[in-house]
Amino acid sequence: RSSTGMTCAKALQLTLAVIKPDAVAHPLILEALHQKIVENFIIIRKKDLTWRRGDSERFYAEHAGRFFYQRLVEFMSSGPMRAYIIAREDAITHWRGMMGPTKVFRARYTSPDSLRGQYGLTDTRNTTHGSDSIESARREIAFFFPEFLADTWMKMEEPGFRLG
Ligand code: IDP
Repeated sequence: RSSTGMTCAKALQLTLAVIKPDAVAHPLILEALHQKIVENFIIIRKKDLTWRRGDSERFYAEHAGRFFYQRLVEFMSSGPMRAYIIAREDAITHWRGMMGPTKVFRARYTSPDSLRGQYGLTDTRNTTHGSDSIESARREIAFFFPEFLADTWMKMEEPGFRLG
């Protein structure tokens, strides 16, 4: 039940979306990606930030040791990024679907209309990040927006929302 007393057919979901340094560096691409987000989601929070190398290493710790790890860590701390907390029904899956596959050649051929298919440069410089599960959305929103108290916010601001 929402604050207005109307029953929601399906609860809204929060996720983290990030526009990576390769796309932020190109104003027209940044604007195109931002418009896609505006058209598809409610924007709850938005911030521009630049990572230090240590932030990049911590965020991608699960990939430590993979052949692309150093490249990835360096790239993600190479310039400004834009992060969003966004909401809609099935936000996690919807944003991942809009992004397209991780690897750019696959994105180009199997999902040419996806964000990575259209704007991705390489397997590393692939325009966007999105959380891939409810659990990682929670963790990653807290990583990028430590001041955002998701549970409190949902209770106080939007009783119809839930994180998941
Ligand atoms: P995802 O971003 O689609 O969730 P992950 O497998 O979690 O993909 O990888 C995290 C990031 O690491 C990718 O978005 C990409 O920037 C980079 N990456 C993943 N696989 C490769 C690769 O094979 N070569 C180069 N970079 C890669």
